[in-house]
Amino acid sequence: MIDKHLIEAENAARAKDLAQDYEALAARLARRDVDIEDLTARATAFGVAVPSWGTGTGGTRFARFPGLGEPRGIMDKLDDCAVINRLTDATPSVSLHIPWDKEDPALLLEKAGECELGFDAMNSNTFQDQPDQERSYKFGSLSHTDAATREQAVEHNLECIEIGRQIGSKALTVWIGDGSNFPGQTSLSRQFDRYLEAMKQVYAGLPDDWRIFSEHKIYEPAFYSTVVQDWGTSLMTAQELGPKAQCLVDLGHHAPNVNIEMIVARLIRAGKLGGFHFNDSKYGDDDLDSGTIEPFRLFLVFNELVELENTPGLNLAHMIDQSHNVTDPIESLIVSACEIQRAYVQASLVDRAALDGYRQENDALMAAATLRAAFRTDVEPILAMARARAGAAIDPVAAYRASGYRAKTAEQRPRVAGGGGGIV
Ligand code: LRH
Ligand code: MN
Ligand code: MN
Repeated sequence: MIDKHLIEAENAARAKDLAQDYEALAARLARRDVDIEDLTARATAFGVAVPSWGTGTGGTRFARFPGLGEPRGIMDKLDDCAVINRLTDATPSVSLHIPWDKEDPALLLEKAGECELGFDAMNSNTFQDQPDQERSYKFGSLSHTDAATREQAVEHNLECIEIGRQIGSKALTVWIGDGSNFPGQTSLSRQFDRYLEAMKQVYAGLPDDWRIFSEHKIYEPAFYSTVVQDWGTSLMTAQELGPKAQCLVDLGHHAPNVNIEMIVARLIRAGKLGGFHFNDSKYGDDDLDSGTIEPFRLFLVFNELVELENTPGLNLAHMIDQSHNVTDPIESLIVSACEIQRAYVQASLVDRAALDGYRQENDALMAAATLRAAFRTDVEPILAMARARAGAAIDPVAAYRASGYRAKTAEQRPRVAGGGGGIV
């Protein structure tokens, strides 16, 4: 995998500069009455799950251009996830997608143990037909007009729970592509009724200490209407199902210009925010690397999370959901995890007492300036120090490139041919 000595050697070359940068930042923060060690401890404690499916090169509906050393299956994916965590110390768990990652749970557990990884939420897949599948999801799954198709989709979700139960996962994320492509094609209300009915059956199969996350998305693959199209429908679903049901916010699943941080605040208020799929977006569900397009928006989401972090019962599943078409997926996931952690640390240094005061006085200019002061602070020395102390890399991408890991996997894993339409 990644040799410990290589990380040590890479870090040794950067340790002196980091110590100086850290000290300088500590002094700057001290002038603002902030103890840098508190922030470093928060950075250390922060973790975000890697999506197993993000370790392979993604594609668009036009084409997929695989890279070298593409993972052959879930075992290779877990190896890649271990590399990401070893270098960043920020990604202690993996989110699996079934049936893409279907494997004997005992083997999954054993491999995860070797890789020092845990499992975050399971993801079901009723948006594709599998070769051995009896009924097609072409016209829907959990909301299909045909009862037997709905039952098949329910069974699949129950199977995901069962696999997850055996590997220590505690949640199931349900995203369906169900909807319609033509006005009149479906009854908007009855389709939702069918969906809720099916979800109730899945909910009934949840172990006591599990949660179910409803993930909304405005459109695609359905282009006229989508059953769970926004956070309103997602919230209705979670409320109707019961206390173990919550909403998952994928940052790319909204209409353009939607104020996502407001949705976050509202869902927390309702006790229904369960977790995130982090990514970035310019136009739609682009699944771009976190923090590459709108880092300020990511910061504002974390600003809400930090402001409300002491809300009783708040227990968020932080996960990444990205598709890497033109980069080495490991590098993209490394950078993304660091960017998410950066937004968290920046949000953690917002002067909340000052902000409250400005809000109270309706001093909009200074309130905004207070957020900007935090957002503009370069917290890289904090992130790097947290990594160094944990035995991870001060510069994870440089260490990864120095390791030659991708070239090694290319020797072991056969070349994958490119081709037409990719997946999500
Ligand atoms: C749907 C989605 C959902 C799926 C994943 C592959 O667009 O965001 O989370 O499980 O992509
Ligand atoms: Mn998602
Ligand atoms: Mn998506």
